[in-house]
Amino acid sequence: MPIWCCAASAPTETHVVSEVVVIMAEPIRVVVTGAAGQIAYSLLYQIASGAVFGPQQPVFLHLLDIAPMMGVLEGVVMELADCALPLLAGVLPTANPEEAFKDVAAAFLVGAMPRKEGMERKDLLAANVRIFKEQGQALDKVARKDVKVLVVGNPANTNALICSKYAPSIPKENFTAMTRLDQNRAQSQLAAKIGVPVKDVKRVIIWGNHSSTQFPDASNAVAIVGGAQKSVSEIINDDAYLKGAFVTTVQKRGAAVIAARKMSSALSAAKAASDHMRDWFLGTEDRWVSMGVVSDGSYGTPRDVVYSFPVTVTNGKWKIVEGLTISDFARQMLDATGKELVEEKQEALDVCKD
Ligand code: NAX
Repeated sequence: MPIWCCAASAPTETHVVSEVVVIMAEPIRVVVTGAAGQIAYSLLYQIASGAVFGPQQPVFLHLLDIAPMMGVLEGVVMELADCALPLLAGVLPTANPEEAFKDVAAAFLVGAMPRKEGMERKDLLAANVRIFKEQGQALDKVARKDVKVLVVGNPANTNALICSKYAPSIPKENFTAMTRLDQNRAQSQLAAKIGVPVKDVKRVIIWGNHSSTQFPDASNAVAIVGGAQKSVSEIINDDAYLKGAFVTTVQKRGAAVIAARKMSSALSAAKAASDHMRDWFLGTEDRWVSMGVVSDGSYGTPRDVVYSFPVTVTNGKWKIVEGLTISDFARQMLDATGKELVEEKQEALDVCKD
């Protein structure tokens, strides 16, 4: 399939906008897998419009999907062209992972079989883990060694682990799984409960797996009410809600969206993927964000599974927030989701042996 607009190797351009001189950086290559699917349909515009890598960073998009989807993908490529986006240096649609991952600086691994109504995530594992083994091998061979990989396709945490395992030449810190949608959902639930804008709720944490065992934790969360920052626990003053309905609403939000839409979350998933990659590239300052990262055993979690922790990001490197107090209730929740991840890891390794 053709590449349109081969500006990826073009020299750095200088544009004069009124009195301000804007230096346009060299384009970076960014791959999105599952590019003909519904999450990608929202995500591609966000990447190509500058919402992820910044308004001065041109991007060359590599779009990977399976061979039967190449016709649909052609339509997506046409639409990207029709957006006339100044930061979009070029597009490469392909069904070949090694072509798709060549020289990429960022990888959004979205492509997988989506969960259907009534389907448990575990049912998906065997089908999807093989995809991530193959993609790990291709990344290892042809991607930049500093590529930042975000796995969205479910089971996201275990897929990220498998991908990293099959890409040994890329640091394991460069493989992450998306729990940002869960964080955004949790933040939004708390903001609605308190009656403040979502931007005024901070430090909500998602621990563990992107599954129904995840632990949305409001115990460190703060909110700005009447100009003053206060603890969310104090403002809401309802322990039963924070340990009960709040947790289950966030855990089951994906299923609720499927029940209503008959399709899984896409608009919000694309927004969360953009948030995750933007914060990883551009930094968080003192904001905490939740990311699935290879566990070093912090907070008594199992090592060497991709576990969601609160992190901050500086200069492209994430760091787990340290020193938080874990209550007895939180301990049980952290352990339960960790146990599921250990089981998933074993199942995935068994599948990869075949
Ligand atoms: P769609 O079915 O709309 O799109 C998936 C696309 O992936 C399809 O075009 C398919 O052809 C393609 N694909 C399948 N195998 C591939 C392969 N080997 N290489 C490249 N492309 C391949 O699903 P969509 O709604 O976009 O969801 C994608 C994934 O995101 C699913 O696994 C879904 O479960 C997962 N999600 C993860 C979330 C998270 O927070 N981590 C939330 C949203 C979503 O449920």
